[in-house]
Amino acid sequence: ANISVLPVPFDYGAGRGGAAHGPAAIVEAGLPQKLQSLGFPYVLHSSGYMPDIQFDLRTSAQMKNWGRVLKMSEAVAAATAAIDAAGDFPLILGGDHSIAIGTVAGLAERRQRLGVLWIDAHSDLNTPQTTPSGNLHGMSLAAGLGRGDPRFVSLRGAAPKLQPERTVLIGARQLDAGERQTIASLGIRCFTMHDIDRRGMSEVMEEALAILSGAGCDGVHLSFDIDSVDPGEAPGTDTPVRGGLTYREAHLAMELIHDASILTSAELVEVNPYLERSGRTAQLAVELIGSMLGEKI
Ligand code: DIR
Ligand code: MN
Ligand code: MN
Ligand code: MN
Repeated sequence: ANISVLPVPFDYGAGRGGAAHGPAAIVEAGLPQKLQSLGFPYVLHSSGYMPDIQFDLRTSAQMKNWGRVLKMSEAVAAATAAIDAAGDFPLILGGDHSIAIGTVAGLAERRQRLGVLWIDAHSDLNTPQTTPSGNLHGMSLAAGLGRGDPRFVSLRGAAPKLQPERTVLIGARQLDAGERQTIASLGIRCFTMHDIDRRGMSEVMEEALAILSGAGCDGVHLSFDIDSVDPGEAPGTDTPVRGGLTYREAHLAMELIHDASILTSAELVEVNPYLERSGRTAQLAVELIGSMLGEKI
């Protein structure tokens, strides 16, 4: 089985441009060399979406650029489903976090009991009714759970793609009122920064991975938003929030995910190289992917 790297240069789901250049920045920061040095056979796809996305201008205040996001999601879902069906490991590079609408829909095609580990400063559980911004990158996990516009919720057929008991959040520290309500009413396990401060990343990850291991998953997808990491380490992202994961906490999470051997796909999103000169955020992304794949020293 190969690692199948799918770049999704897309940022119409975010409040500003730049994350579309994340995949190129991550590749340029050395992802191919990293995969090679770890001994993984890989393929690098050309692009995860179609050029006609540019021409679907449908939009609304509660779902900005929804026409483009929908076109992207359909293409990404098809590409992700094909990689998964071929028995390869999908490694998707964002792009803003709205791309997860497509990746989750694509994976759920073969995996009706897909688990998801959502590492993010946010929970991305808004709907068109609760969104404070209208940005679809804040609604992607909700769509996977069957909440929001039916066109996104039912992408490629059956909904919901995910179940609350197989959904675990890590690193949350900026939740909107509607999102808190959804977490409470669905009973989603959410390990906040407070939990990580008090209990340590090691214990939190142990519990998070145990939840997914015991939930009868037929696959586990990691959705890693780089804004989970503290802005001091990851400044190149659209919505930085102070008080995030340290460099070592982020790596430890990835190392423990690797050791649990439950991952069947992953995506790394929200790297925006326009917001920094140093390139350190893309570099961090490459290093974290290394840890996720077993690199420790
Ligand atoms: C906010 C920000 N909750 C929103 N969300 C972000 O616009 O819905 N998610 N940045 O990653
Ligand atoms: Mn651009
Ligand atoms: Mn996110
Ligand atoms: Mn986020």
